[in-house]
Amino acid sequence: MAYSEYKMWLQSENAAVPKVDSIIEERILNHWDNIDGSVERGYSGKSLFFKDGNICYDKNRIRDYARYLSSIGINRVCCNNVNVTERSARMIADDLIDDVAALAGIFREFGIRFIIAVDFTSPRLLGGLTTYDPYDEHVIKWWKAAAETVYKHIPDLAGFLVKADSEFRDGPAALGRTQADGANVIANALKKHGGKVYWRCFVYNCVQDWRDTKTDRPKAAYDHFYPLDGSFADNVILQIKHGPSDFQVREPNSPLLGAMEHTSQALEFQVTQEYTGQQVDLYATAVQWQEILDAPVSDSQSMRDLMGNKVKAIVAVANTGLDANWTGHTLAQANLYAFGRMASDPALTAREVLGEWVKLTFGSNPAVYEPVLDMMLRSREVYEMYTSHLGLGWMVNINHHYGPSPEGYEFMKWGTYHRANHEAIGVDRTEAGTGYTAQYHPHLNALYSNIETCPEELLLYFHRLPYSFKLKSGKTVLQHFYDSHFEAVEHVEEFISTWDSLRPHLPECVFSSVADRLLRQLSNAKEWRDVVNTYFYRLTGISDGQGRKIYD
Ligand code: GCW
Repeated sequence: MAYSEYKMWLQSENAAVPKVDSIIEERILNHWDNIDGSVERGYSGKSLFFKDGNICYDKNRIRDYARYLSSIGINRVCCNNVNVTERSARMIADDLIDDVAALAGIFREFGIRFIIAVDFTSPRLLGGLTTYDPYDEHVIKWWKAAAETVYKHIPDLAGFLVKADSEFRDGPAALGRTQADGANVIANALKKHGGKVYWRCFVYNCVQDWRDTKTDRPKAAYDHFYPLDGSFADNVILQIKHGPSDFQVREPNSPLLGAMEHTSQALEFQVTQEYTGQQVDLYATAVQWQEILDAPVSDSQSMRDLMGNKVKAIVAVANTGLDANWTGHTLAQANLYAFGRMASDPALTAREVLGEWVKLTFGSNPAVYEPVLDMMLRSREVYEMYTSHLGLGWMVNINHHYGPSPEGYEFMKWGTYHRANHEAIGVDRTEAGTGYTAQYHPHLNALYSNIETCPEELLLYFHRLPYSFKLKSGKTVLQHFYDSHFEAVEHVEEFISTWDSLRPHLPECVFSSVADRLLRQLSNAKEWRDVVNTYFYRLTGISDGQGRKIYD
């Protein structure tokens, strides 16, 4: 729907844009869809929006999608990947802008404003300038002209999303400028149109030498952005991942969240299950989000306390694609639903939102509702038991991030090390080590730094410990690893028998597609069990206290 038509329609009786009364003003879905039709970290088929270098979609399907997103509270959508390619950079240029505007028009009907991911080097890439330096007057003019063009076509565009100085993408730092210099040049161009810049804080050294024990990747976002508080234009929103690493199964909250007094911030989650089972393994993200919201960010505040105060926007990376059931794993639909609901009302619990989804999807027969909800609520813990240990993370196969590889990232350039040897594992991130904990407020720093008070599930995120270290359960770290892996497989087996028992109550296609994924999850959990247990057995030479099978 064209913007002028929309404005008239809004005043008419037919307008049915749901009004969500939320403390979170912007509830944003980011798609990592590429213009060739592939989806970065996508596990649900090809892109809903793009094909072969063009914008290409099924209009009815996009209308269904937009209607659904607005019904769960989403009010902003970005369709193109933050890793902008030469072709997708042209979404703000003359040749693609008409098609982008038509797509934005469909979302507009449902009260959703569009965001476009842009390349920071666009003045050079698209404009033929010799530089993209934010202080160069031609660059400043170029962004202004680009904003004029885009807003002529999409007058209610929410703004531009930018990933710069990150994972081989150029940004202001490459020219000796700050992140604020970079964000502001675009923000100034968008300002008169009412647009914002969503500037991602995923800036870190991705060419680290594993021998370097001083550089510590989790420190990067805070180190880059905190000193710039107060120097961002007021229409810049810093988009900050919930944890300081990268959407791992278990991380503390990012110390950057809430730290800045004069800068707007957005909390970023992942609905797509990159490190959390890739929509093959069952993983209810809502459970993790509830934990994140409950966890502290400062001495006096939890993440939840920041919502609607310092943090007025929530973003998540979408998990949808052209698969008939939208999300690959049918039960992963609940993760998108939960994101919309929790973004609209962060006070909702995982049990509440997942319960809503199960009832809406399968009805309220307790014989179905209760076991399905129970499986979903347990799914995060079970997945963590076989993939991640006491906050370690990263033991995945490189690049695609599925399946176990205990040293996959150990000697890589990405800054992701557990540094296991035959006696100990983990990184000391206290002030005696890398100093990461000093980015937190004093009491939180003390809490994490002290082995006695550090939450056990994060022990190896903050500390380097011998395998013989005794946990509160009385087990050693090593025995905890072994037990978790053996028990996780049993839990997945229980999921399978629970699901099997529901067969009479479910449509056959839903039953069988989930049953098939659960079987794949079981073989994944077994692979993790055997690879990780063998890895630690070989390192330590210590057998399982219960004499279960560990391969040599
Ligand atoms: O976790 C990493 C992913 C990349 C992604 C990047 C980011 C879009 O592996 O695929 O790139 O995060 O958040 O920018």
